[in-house]
Amino acid sequence: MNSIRLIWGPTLAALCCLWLMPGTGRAEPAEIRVYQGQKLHPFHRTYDNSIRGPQTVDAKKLRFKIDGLVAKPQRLTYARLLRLPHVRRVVTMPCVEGWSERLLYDAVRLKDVIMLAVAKPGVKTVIFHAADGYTSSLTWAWVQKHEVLLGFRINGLVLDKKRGFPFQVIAPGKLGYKWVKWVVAITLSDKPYRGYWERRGYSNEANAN
Ligand SMILES: Nc1nc2c(c(=O)[nH]1)N[C@H]1C(S)=C(S)[C@@H](COP(=O)(O)O)O[C@H]1N2
Ligand SMILES: [Mo]
Repeated sequence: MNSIRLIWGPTLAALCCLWLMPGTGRAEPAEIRVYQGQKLHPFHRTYDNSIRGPQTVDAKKLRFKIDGLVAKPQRLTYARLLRLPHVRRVVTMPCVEGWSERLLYDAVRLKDVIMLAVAKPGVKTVIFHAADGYTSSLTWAWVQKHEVLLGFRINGLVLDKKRGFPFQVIAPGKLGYKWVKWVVAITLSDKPYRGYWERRGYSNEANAN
């Protein structure tokens, strides 16, 4: 009897210590899987249809560029961009391949980001440049009328090298190939622009239905 007590005491104490120890799974916030009654797709997945696979962007070195038809070209740090007002939205992204994903995004508004650079008159197109060389665009008119976002968290977790860190374009109503991941620069232009998939025959409008 005594020997059982001798083993149980320390074992229980050790288990309690492990549970309370910082860094044993408690540092990472838990992923949000249901939001306001809506079931979300998971953050982590094996599927990847991007042109060059995961990209590693260094947050400390990031200088997010805004150039082209702007009065004040910008080179913004990640911290500066995250100081803009945050919005939280559940959005479904439809890919032309026939699948779609509903996720919870924390984001800044594209309009607020562009405001920092002050768009000049005559802008027709917003071009997004990504770390993998991928590009796409949206018309200025469409961006004015809709809530386009730059997402930095999905389901409560900061984007990673698979999900598009530092930012993914969120363009509700547009097909997935407009939802540029690993965005590191924006150019405002007075000309139309065709991005990676658009040049390969996909619609530049890319309306979801
Ligand atoms: N930088 C970059 N962004 C990209 C792509 C890409 O290859 N590179 N693929 C696009 C396509 S075709 C789709 S369907 C979506 C997929 O986004 P998801 O990984 O968030 O599902 O990313 C879009 N954004
Ligand atoms: Mo896609």
